[in-house]
Amino acid sequence: MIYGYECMKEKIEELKSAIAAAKAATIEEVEALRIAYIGRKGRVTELIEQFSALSGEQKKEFGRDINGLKNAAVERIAQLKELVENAVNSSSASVESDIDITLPASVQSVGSRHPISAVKQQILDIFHRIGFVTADGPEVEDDWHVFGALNFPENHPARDMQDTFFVDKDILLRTHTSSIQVRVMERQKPPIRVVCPGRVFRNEAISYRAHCIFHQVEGLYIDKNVSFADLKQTIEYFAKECFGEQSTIRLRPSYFPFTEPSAEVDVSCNLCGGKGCAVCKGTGWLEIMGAGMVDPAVLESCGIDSSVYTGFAFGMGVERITMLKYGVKDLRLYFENDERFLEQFKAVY
Ligand code: 2U9
Repeated sequence: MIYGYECMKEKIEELKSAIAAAKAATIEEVEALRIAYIGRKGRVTELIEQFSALSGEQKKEFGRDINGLKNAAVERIAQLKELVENAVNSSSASVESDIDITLPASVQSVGSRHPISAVKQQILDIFHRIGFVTADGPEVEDDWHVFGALNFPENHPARDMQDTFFVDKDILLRTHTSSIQVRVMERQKPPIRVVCPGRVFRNEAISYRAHCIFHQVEGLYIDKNVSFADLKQTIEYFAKECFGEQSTIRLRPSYFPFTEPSAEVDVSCNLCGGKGCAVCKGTGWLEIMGAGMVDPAVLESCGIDSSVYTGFAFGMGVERITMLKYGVKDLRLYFENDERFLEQFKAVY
């Protein structure tokens, strides 16, 4: 077949692609390819012969392309020969894989810690650094460990079905992790220095600021001569570690059945430096936890002599601390596992 000047270029390109894609599994197939392309009557040879018939001007135009085509064919056939020989030597079944190992690897999406897990760990680490150890306990508890030992009166609203999930008359889902500390006190003599993380359950309507499941970290320190000053120092240390060196705290009187005296703890607002802004509602302060000196009646209930020992305790919600640290506005986001929310915490751990 004689190729016209017009389709010479097209033919060169077509042959180039065919040669680049040529495959062979045996040495016979390589030889067949060699004959088909660069043998005496091969397609490339045929094209070269057509080229010799072109005028001087046309030769100038196609010379380099035809040469390139010939070289590509010779190289590809030599390459296939080598591949087949190597495969035979290493008795590999596959001569040339369809997998292009030179392509960049596809990126594996790596998960990250949930912000609640990350912040819970940050809180625990802060207390570990000053000698507290972590203690754990059951989520399904009895009335004694959640209410009785902690000085809750019989008619306290928390003991009502409306506020607490009951499994049975005496068995319930813990409403705070204080039940862990009660168990520690029952089995261990002071000094006690524990931090107790865990899920707690309250019969609450779900909204942007309340959920029926949330996470707490509570702490307990019992020894001889533990004072309110120790409590204040410990919480101030925590606030500076958690929210930054510039943070200060203030304590407001409060009431809990298990501590006396009791206090709500505020940290200075980081956003406005205490001047007052929308986040701190103009007050310059943000509530972070509750705390107090362990009521002597609680010590006695747990088998600790209140004439010898004193202690302080504190409790905080991990969701709230995470909200304040990272500006999370809606508590429900923690429970939805929407990746658009979670991936913003990739750098937090
Ligand atoms: C024992 C004795 C005392 C733990 C304490 C608080 C104050 C407190 C709340 C903060 C926000 C719970 O998550 S929250 O709703 N906690 O205000 N908790 S003192 O006191 C204890 C614990 C155990 C044996």
